[in-house]
This record gives sequence, structure tokens and C-alpha cells, in this order.
Amino acid sequence: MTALIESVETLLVDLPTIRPHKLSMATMATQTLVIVRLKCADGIEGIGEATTIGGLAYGPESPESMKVNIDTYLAPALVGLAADNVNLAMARLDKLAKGNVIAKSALETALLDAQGKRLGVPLATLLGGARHDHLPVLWTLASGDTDKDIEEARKRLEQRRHRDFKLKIGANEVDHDVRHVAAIKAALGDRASVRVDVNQAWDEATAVRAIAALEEAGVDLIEQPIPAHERAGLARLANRFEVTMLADEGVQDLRCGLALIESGFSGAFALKIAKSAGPRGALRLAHLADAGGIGLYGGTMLEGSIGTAASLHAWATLPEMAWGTEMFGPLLLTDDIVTTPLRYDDFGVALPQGPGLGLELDHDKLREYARS
Ligand code: MUC
Ligand code: MG
Repeated sequence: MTALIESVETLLVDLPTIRPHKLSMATMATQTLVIVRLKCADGIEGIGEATTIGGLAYGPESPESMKVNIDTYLAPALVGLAADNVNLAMARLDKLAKGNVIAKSALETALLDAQGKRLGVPLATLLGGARHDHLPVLWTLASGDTDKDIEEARKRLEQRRHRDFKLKIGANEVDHDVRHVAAIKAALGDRASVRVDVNQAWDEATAVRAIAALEEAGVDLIEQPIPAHERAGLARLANRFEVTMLADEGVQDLRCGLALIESGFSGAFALKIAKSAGPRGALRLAHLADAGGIGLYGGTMLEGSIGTAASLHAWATLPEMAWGTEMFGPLLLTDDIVTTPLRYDDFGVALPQGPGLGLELDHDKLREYARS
């Protein structure tokens, strides 16, 4: 007999970061996870996570607005629906609410987690089956201090934790940023791949000047150098330089992806379950990218273990991604709210095993960090 969805609970969970994390639009000292607990009539609970970066400085959804929108609009629409039909449940949410993709991603994750638990299979199996059980993971250097970043990178290399590094730039004057990146690349040499994420901070003329210098310095990948809506500009930069351009904020959904491909963009797409309203939407974008000859990258919204595991289950079903993944979110946080944290080793992370996400909530930790 089909189990119905009985209730959906949301919690705001504030976890401190291990150090300030400086992005072009905000500095983060805490990450707020919106945790979703979806309970079904057969006693199964699915969990999901909605997380964004830097409050509203990054995008239109904030943790607080996600909680209100789930509690007020999305959760009541799910209650009473068949818990085992993710297609119908998500179609209902899409009809009811425009956008709200991060909130929808948490709900889709919870539905898939519950169904995996119900059938006794990992989430990746529901998505067609895992091709990998270990995925490469980069680390983001964003302390804001060149020497500290070099020290952090050397430590991660020695620990065999990470060998690809992403530098968050764009908050400072361009020449300062270029010197910062060049110094880090010079210190690490061929032992590491160094990439940058500008988070839309430059205009195209600035980008042309800066990318020429970054290419010269040996940077491998330039992420979202100009504003998200400037698709023709990103295509021009991709064609002008040898170094690969990575579209992140500029490729939110399938329509953006198609528009970028049609505008002549060649490079890579950052997939994020949060941008695509869930793991299934992120995989649809991956398939479009494949058809357009675009490389793939497994992106993060700096999620904790739940959002990170949901992403890993999706990425594990794809062929090897050209640019690996950045699923390091849990390592940026001082604590965890699951009983068995993800296992990071050998420059990557293991896909969690067990039904659904393969994770269990730690109820004591949840109480400790949940906002009252
Ligand atoms: C982004 O824009 O890619 C990923 C790593 C990080 O430090 O920030 C994110 C978001
Ligand atoms: Mg980015």
C-alpha cells in the first residue's frame, strides 16, 4: 500500500565555520543549514538540506525565507501525497511556487532519501546506479590572506586531503587579487591545480585584463568572472582564452544552459543540486551539457553533510567529471549533525553506503545547534 506524506518539519541550524570564509560578496563565519524532516505514514523519515551562501548577497533565497516558504506553502502541498512518487510531488511544488529552487532541492532530497530507505537502496541506485564510490574533492582557499592560504594548501596536500584549490577572488582590487593568486600558484607549482572563482565581480573589460594575467600565472579554471546574465560575454571570454571558463551563477537551469550553448559558450558547467531544485534537475543539466560538448564540475553551496551527500549520490551516477567536485562543505564547519560524518581521504570523499542518503541525524547535535 502506498504510504502518504504525513508532515514536513524545518529547522534552522547554525554551524560555525573553521575560519572566516571570504567570498566576493560576503564573509561567512557561520553557515545556516535549513534541515527538512519529511515523515511518512509507514514510519519512514526522509531528510534534506537547503543551504545558500552569505544570506541574500548571493541570491534571492535566504535560510529564513526558505523556512517560511516551506512551512507556509510547500510543506502543506506535500502532506497527503504519495510519498513514493517523487515526480508527482515535485510537479505539484513546481505548479504551486515559481523559483524557490534551494527549498525545493531540500524537499526533493528528503523524498528521495525516504524512498531509498523504503526500498533499502542508496539514493544513487534510485537515480540509475553509482558508477563511482569515491569522488575527487577540491578545497577552497578563502582566508583573505596569501600566506595563510599557502600554509593551508600545503597542509591539505601533505594530508592527501586535496590537490586542487579554488581561490575566491573579486572582493579586492584586481591587481591585488592577481598577485595573491600568482603567489599561491608559484608556491604550490605543479603539485596542485589552482582555480579561481570571481562570483560575478568583474565587468568584461576587467575580466579580459585579469584573465590574461591569471592564464600567464598558470591558473587552470576561471569561474563566473562576470555577471550571471552576461551570457554572450562569457561565451566571448571562453573563445578568447585558452584557460577554461566555468559557468556557475550563469547556469541555473536548463534554459540558461541551452542559452549558453547556443551563444557559442565552450567550457564547463558547475552543477549544484541547489540551483536545479534537486538532484534530478542537476542530472538533467548534466545531460544537456553532455549534448553541448560542455565539461562538468560538481559544485557546492557549502552544504553540510546532508546536502553534500545528496550531491555525491547524483554525481556518482555520471561519467567521470572533467573538473572533479568541490564537495568539501562539511570540512569547512566545526561540527556535524549526522552520526557518521562523510569520509574524506585520498584527495576525495567516499560515497556514503546504506539506504537513501546513507546518513542518520544526530539528535543531540541537532538540538545543540538548532535556532530556537
Ligand atoms: C560558489 O560560488 O561556487 C563554492 C565553494 C566556495 O567557497 O563557495 C562556493 C560557492
Ligand atoms: Mg562559484
